[in-house]
Amino acid sequence: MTPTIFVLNGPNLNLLGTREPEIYGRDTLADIEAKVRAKAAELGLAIDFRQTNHEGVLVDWLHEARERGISAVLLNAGAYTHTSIALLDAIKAIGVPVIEVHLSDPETREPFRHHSYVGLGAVEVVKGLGAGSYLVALEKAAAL
Ligand code: CA2
Repeated sequence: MTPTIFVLNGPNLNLLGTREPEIYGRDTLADIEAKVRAKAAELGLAIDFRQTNHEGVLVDWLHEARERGISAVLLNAGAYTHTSIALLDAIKAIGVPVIEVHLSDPETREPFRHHSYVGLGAVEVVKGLGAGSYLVALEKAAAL
C-alpha cells in the first residue's frame, strides 16, 4: 500500500503569496501543494494536504493521523508553533512521526518566534527554505 503523508498547515497560511514575500517567498499555498504533490509522486508517496485557521482542528487532524495509520505528518502550525501546548500534547500522544516545517527561519526573527512547542515533540525541523522546506521535509519523511 502507498504510504500516506499528512501535510497540515495552520493559521493564515491560506493567505500566502499576498504579503511579506521577502520573508515567506512568492508561492501561494496552492503552489506549495502542487510542488509537494510532484515530489511525492517521485517518492511514491500519497499526500493529504490541508489548511485550517483553528487550533483544535489541527489537534483533530493529528488524532486522525493516528487513527488512519498515516506514515508521517509534515506540520507547519504557523503561529500556534510558538503557543500551543495542545499541539505538543497531541504530537506526543499519536505515535506518528511529525516533522516541523517553516517557510521562514523563526529563530532569526522576533524573539517571540524563537520558542517552538511543536519542536519539543517533532522528530525533525526543516525551516528557512521557503516552499523548499516542505520538499526537504518530504524527503525526510520518505526516509523514515
Ligand atoms: O515561517 C513559517 O512557516 C511560519 O510558520 C509562518 C507563520 C509564523 O507565525 C511562524 O512564526 C513561522 C505565519 C504564517 C503567515 O502566513 C502568511 C504569510 C504571508 C502572507 C499572509 C500570510
